[in-house]
Formats: sequence, C-alpha cells, structure tokens
Amino acid sequence: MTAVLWHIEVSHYNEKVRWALDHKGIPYELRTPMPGTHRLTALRLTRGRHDRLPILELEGRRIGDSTAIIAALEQHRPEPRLYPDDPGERERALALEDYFDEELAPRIRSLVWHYTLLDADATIAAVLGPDPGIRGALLRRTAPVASRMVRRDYGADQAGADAAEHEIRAVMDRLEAELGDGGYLVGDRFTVADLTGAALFTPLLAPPERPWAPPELVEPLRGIRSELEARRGGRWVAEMYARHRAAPVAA
Ligand SMILES: N[C@@H](CCC(=O)N[C@@H](CS)C(=O)NCC(=O)O)C(=O)O
Repeated sequence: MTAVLWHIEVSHYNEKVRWALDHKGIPYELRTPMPGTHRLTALRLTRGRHDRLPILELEGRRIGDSTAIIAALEQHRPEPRLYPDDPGERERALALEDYFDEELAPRIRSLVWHYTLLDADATIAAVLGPDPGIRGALLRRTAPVASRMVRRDYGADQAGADAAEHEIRAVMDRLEAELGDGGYLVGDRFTVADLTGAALFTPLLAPPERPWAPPELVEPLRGIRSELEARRGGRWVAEMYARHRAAPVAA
C-alpha cells in the first residue's frame, strides 16, 4: 500500500516530513488541500485527533505531527537511520528536534507571514507558487479574511515578527554552538536533529533543493535571509540540503 502524505507545500513542518520520506527512499503520493481547508482536512482524516498538517497515511494508520511521523518512519523503514544508535546521542537528537519544533518553526512562521501577508501577490506566490491559476483567483477574493485568520493563528503581527527575528538569531547561535567538527549536530553523521534544524529554517532560507519555497521574498525578509545565509549556520543549512536532501521516489 503506497503511503499518502497530506501536506502544505510551503510549510516547513511538512518539508521536514517530505525530507524524511525522501531520505528513506519511501515512495508516497501527495495530497494538497486547498488553503483554508487544512485544519478541517486534518480533523476529518484523524477523527478529531489532529488539526494540523502534515498527516501521513501509512499501512492503514493516519499519523499526525511531524515528530510522531518520523518516529513511525524509523520503525517502518529503519535504514537509513535518522535516530542515533547510542542512547545518549539519541536523547540529544530528539531534544534538538523538539527545540527546533518549538522554538524555531513558530518564529519563522510569524516572521515570514507577517511581512508576506502585506503583499497580496507575494502571498499568493508563497501559497500556490509562481503559476497559481484558478486557485490564485479564489485566494485573492478570500485574502482579507484569510489573512486575518492566519495572522491570529500564527501571531503574525509586528510585535510577533520583531520578537521572532530576535529568537531566530538566538536559535542560529545555539545551532552554531552545537555543531561538531564533522559538521553535524549529534555525533558524526546526519540525524533527525540536522534534518529538523535545516528543514525548519526554510522557507526563510531557501536552498535550491527545497521544493516549493516561495519564488521570492519581500523586504525586510530578503535582508534577514542574506544575513543568516552568510553565517556559519546558514551555510550549514545549505550544506545539509546539498548533501542529504534526496529527491522523491516515484509512487
Ligand atoms: N506540531 C505540528 C505542527 C504542524 C503545523 O503547525 N502545521 C501548520 C502549517 S506550518 C498547519 O497545518 N496549519 C493549518 C493551516 O495552515 O490552516 C507538526 O510538527 O507537524
């Protein structure tokens, strides 16, 4: 039975799961609900257990939350491993995964959405890509209401964006401090910690291997991206993508 991933193209939590599936060479089909229906779709698929995407259908189960999905993938297809074998290292990798999930991802989201939502064209391109078609026309009509909902949901206002900018730099400081001599966060090979850190810095950072990154960023996001890309941690995100972001296997 082919796995099915219900996802949001631009979303970094969704990118985290796509990357894990691709890294393990697991074929999957993608389902992309219309913006505005994500939460209802998640609720319907999981009978009220989850209201966010990604949701993965795997061997008759519907799994929500990127961390739980990667845990299930580790059992389903152990190799190549994303969890370290050593128990101490595994604990550290999972703690870093959690840190990036909780401290980085929501900040990237409030920062990027706050400035992107000020520009209708940039918003449509971020959500639907450069060729939005009929979905773009629909989104433009619902934009004022949708944008208010997204702002409320993600804390995407000026105060949220200012705080997020500060926090994102602090996460980059910690990431750089945690990096070992071999260029990985835990031990000397690629683990769930590296995958999560690199995936969740997107789409603010946008290595070319990252599918569905917005075609371009509005200011001041472009300036923040340049500043972060020039740092050791920014170069590390690009390196993780270049070395480890495998392409999907056809379902
Ligand atoms: N903790 C969850 C967070 C997932 C999440 O927040 N997904 C967001 C997109 S980034 C979502 O589904 N938003 C609903 C919407 O856009 O309406 C995970 O790790 O999977």
